[in-house]
Amino acid sequence: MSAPTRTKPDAKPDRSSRRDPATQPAPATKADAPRRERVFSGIQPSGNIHIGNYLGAMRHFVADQDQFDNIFCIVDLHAITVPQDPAELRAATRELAAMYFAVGLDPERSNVFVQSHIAAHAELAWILGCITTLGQLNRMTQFKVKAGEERDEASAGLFTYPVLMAADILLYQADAVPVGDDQRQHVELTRDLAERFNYRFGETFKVPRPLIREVGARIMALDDPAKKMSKSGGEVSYLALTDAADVVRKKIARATTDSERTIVFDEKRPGIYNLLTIYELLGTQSRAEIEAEFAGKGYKEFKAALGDQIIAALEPIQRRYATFQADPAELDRLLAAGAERVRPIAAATLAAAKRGVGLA
Ligand code: ATP
Ligand code: LTN
Repeated sequence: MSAPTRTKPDAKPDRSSRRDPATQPAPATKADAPRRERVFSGIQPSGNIHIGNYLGAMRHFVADQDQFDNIFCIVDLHAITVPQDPAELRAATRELAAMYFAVGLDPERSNVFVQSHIAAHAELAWILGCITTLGQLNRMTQFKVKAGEERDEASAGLFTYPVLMAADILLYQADAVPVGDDQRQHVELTRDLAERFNYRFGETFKVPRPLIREVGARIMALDDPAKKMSKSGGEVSYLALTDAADVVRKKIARATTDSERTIVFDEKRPGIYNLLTIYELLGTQSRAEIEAEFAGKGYKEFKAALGDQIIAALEPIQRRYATFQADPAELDRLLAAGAERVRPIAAATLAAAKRGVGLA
């Protein structure tokens, strides 16, 4: 017998017309307010939150806060798919919470919480794992990159990581998932699993769409513009949001460019293109204005200007970050409040999924 393949959205069984509390909108804050679309996204507490995370993801979470019903997760269960020192993981979880708020998420408008505080994530991941095929997981490029040559040494958790991510998203009936380009394939898998589940067991999950911006969705490593900037890259490959001014200047001065001289946006010159993109996204000038500003100037001048701009952008973030970091009790309180607000949504979806499968 062959496994059911991807289903057509219109091919729904009779049971799908059943109305289920989990698919109903969460209570709006104001009684009659129209339902806003819901976004869900997650970041791993694996330290070194970098400017790629900021430009590809976090900055959009903040900018769109008023437009959406917002849920942002610190995905600690994902972090342990690779070895973590327990004390460092605990510290990185608070650091990421502090950074979420420092970049501008307002705890009144955005729910920020820790994944492991809501057990439904792990429980739904198991159920979804049972409708995911090995073939689907074998196609995931992030696993191939992260496992590298030593595939047999990678954890089973790293392999099934995308299933847990699907559970995160589907539990909250999210409409959209703002992420960087590297997560596109995982959101596609999430959509496939939602459609498959709904087809087999009745309408249970909203099928979410990825929200990936064109510019900034893929910031490259400073020392190797062929690779994406990553937390797990070497010290000189990423710019951490907590880097001090002298460190920023040093890393930018060392960043890989090329032997040409012009400072123009040319995707075929990935090193300088990446630096120009960072400059563009942190400033207010258009590409044409930036090219005009640096016409006839050298890399050294451009890099000095870029360093200044990054330092200026990071300064207020670092100030707020220090304030949050100085008050861990307040951070814990905000995280607990975030979890309590979203817990009922997760519980309702999980209950519906279990009923659908025949577990309850
Ligand atoms: P690692 O590469 O070490 O696994 P990471 O830097 O990719 O970690 P994540 O927690 O996996 O960090 O990603 C958080 C968010 O940042 C995701 O939405 C991801 O798509 C985005 N992101 C990560 N790296 C980049 C990048 N280089 N450019 C743009 N967005 C990025
Ligand atoms: N896999 C993502 C982190 C992540 C996530 C999510 C993103 C876990 N769960 C749910 C969006 C929605 C990453 O590695 N960046």
